[in-house]
Parts: sequence; C-alpha cells; structure tokens
Amino acid sequence: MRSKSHDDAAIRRVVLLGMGGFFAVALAVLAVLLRVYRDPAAATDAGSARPGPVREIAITAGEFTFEPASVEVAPGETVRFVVTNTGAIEHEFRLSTQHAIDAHLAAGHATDDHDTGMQGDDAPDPILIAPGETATFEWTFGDGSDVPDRIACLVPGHYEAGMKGVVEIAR
Ligand SMILES: [Cu+2]
Repeated sequence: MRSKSHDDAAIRRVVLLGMGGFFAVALAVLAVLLRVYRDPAAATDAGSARPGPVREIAITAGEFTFEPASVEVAPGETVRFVVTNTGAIEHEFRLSTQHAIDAHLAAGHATDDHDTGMQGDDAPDPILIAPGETATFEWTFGDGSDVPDRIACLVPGHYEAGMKGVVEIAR
C-alpha cells in the first residue's frame, strides 16, 4: 500500500523526467538551428579563400557548327565550356584570336595542332572531342589586348565550313 508522500515523490520524479525531456528536445533544436545558421557563414568564409566561381557554358559541336556560336563573358571571368560533340566525326574546341587563326589558315593548317599561334605560353591548348563525347575546357578571360576571343575547330576544312564562334568580352 502506498503512502501519500510516496506518491508525491513519484509525481515529482515524473515531472523532473518530463522537464529533462523538454530540455533535451530544446537542446537538440538549438543544435540544429546553430548548424543551419553557422553553415552559410562557414561557406562564405571558405569561398573568399578560393578563386571566383566558375560558370559553365554548354556548347554543342557538330558538322560544322558550334551552338551557341556566340557567348558573352565578363573580364576576369572563369568559364568552363562543356562541349558535346553531337556530330559523326571528331571535332576540336579551341580558343584563339582571329589573327592566330588567320595565320594558321594562311599556313594551310601546317602548324602544330597544339600551337594556337598566339604570343606567349599562356594560350589555351585545344581539345579534341570524339563523336558522342563531352569534354570540358576551362579558361579565365583576361582584359588585355590579346585575349583569345574566338572559338574554332581547326581540323582542316571545318573552320572554313563554319565551325567558328565568338566570345564577347563585356567591358
Ligand atoms: Cu570540326
């Protein structure tokens, strides 16, 4: 048989257990909220130490076009071209300048495939893409006078047939 005081003690224990449960839930909620609010700040801090964001631009290569044939970038912007060859033959994706392309064509495609003809060694190497394949090409566009702002496929005959594009560098 239980005494009244024993029952009171039992009730107090239940109340204390209930309060403990409440605090446990409250702490869990607080932990989640802290995580939610801390993460964006952490991402921002980490972001400032990394290079700027890379924008992806999808390009389709085929016989004998690049689509789109004109893209716009900002000076200093890093772009990752994601080039898919939907054609039946191998194509090249090359960034160059008009004068280098003209020189390459004037030489009858005699220059090395990996020589863009541009001044300096900072010229981008072209990539070759097999039919059905996708390849990426990353480049940071400067704001100097010799920025590669032409897209070309210099597989002999392809540029001449229309495989060319322009990078508009908004200034
Ligand atoms: Cu081509």
